[in-house]
Amino acid sequence: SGLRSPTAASVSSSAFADANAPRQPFVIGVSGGTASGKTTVCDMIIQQLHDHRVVLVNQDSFYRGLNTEELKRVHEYNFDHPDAFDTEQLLECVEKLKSGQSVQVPIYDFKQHRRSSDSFRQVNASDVIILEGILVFHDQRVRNLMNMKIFVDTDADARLARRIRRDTVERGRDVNSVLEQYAKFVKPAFDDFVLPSKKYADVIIPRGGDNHVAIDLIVQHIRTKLGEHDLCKIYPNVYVIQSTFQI
Ligand code: UZR
Ligand code: MG
Repeated sequence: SGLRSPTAASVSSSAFADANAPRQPFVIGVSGGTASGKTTVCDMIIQQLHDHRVVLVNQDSFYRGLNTEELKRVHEYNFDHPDAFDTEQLLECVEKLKSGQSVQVPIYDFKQHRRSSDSFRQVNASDVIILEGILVFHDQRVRNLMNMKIFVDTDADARLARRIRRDTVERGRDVNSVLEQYAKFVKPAFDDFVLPSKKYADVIIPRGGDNHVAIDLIVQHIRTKLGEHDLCKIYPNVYVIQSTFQI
């Protein structure tokens, strides 16, 4: 029989040599409308994956800082349009993380609409990278880096209610300006850019962070994929050995 044939032995040794090679992180995209519960869903996934190294990268960090002219007319600025983000920089950042390098993520100030000029957040290589934001499925190149795409689907009235609370409490706005901005920019951009990107999702979670069943299922799937990742995707030879031994 071919059980201990030289071929099987050589496949085996090369497979185990590869086992020391760095493993590619599993990249998850989490999208959905503003205040849909994206961050909550991400936090719950991270909590449940406590035995793995997980990093969260927020698309918000890649908002372009506004210049003086734009700041004067901030009420006319569309923060919900894809052009409001530096997508090239986001792409480069996720590519680097995926290849195992650490990166410096900009720090964006929602009150000043500016990036911090001197400080960054250092993000190290990890097992799982979660990329979160309203438009993370918009750019095909960014989408292509994702192993799993999740869309958080929460009713518009629930999102608006949360948005009002969050922007007044955390981002220093008054209710009128939040409502005005919502009608003028947030809602139209949701219809034009965010909702159409839902079709790229692998999983759609209704009710966001309240949906514990969906989060449990997603975490189970990620765990399976992290295991499979080692054996199947990165070290396909491992399966060759198993089938050889089963003869
Ligand atoms: P999430 N946004 C601001 O309100 N101000 C800024 O300086 C930058 C962004 C808002 C943006 C979008 N839009 O709806 C929201 N507006 O942040 C995205 N108007 O953040 O995904 O957490 O809802
Ligand atoms: Mg958020």
